[in-house]
Amino acid sequence: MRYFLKPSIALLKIMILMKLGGSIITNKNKPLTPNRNAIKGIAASLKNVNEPLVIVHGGGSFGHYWSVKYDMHTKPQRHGAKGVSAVKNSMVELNNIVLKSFLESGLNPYCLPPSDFIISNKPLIKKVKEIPKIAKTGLTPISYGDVMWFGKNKFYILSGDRIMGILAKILRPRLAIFVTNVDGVYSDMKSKKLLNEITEEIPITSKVSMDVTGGMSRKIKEAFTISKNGTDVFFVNGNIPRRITNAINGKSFEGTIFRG
Ligand code: IP8
Repeated sequence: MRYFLKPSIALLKIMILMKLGGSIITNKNKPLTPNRNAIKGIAASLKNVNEPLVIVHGGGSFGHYWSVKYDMHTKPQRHGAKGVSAVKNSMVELNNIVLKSFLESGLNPYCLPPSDFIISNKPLIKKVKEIPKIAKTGLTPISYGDVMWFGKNKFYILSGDRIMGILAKILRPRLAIFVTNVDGVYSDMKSKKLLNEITEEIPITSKVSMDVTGGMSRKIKEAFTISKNGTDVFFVNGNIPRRITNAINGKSFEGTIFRG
């Protein structure tokens, strides 16, 4: 499929928002196991992108592993300190692995915990608006799904997909890209027929036992909302990093687009 840049809009909007899903940066079947090769491959391809880039990554077999173990979810609730600490630390660890890999690939990653720009469950608009300015200096801000303090002794799991929705709504990036370990959105898991373009909200039932934030269905929901606000959204397979740069450069690529 070929993707055409809209010239007038492409000139005004200059930022790419990208989610690196837990399915691609970790081995979801093996607790606490990063997929270093995939991270490295993606980082190497992003080195060639000449546009401000803001990254968000998911929890995969790090954050989700502990969230399941301690029964923590997206709904704010009281939780034991042990669970909160385990989830938080695992996400910091995974973020560190991503940061290191980006650094080794010649990028300038900039750690951006969501608590820097979200308080309770509300974005701090002023802080969010500073993020692209940081990205324009040549740094690559990297945020991540996390366990968040909600207030009133409650914590909740904030999905990286939700962070994508929050940032896209305020920043209106040129493109939003969800990188996963599959080719895009499939019509169903049986036929695995790739949907090239999605124009309306579709019900997807994804059953991933080690995922407390909703897996593919949550991603599609956020993607659909982002596209309704005028940003083109791509789903691409991070195992073939060329597809990410092809989507960015408006070249023929394989994946799914939600046209903005
Ligand atoms: O993988 C979840 O982020 P996601 C983060 O983007 C945690 O849903 C802490 C499980």
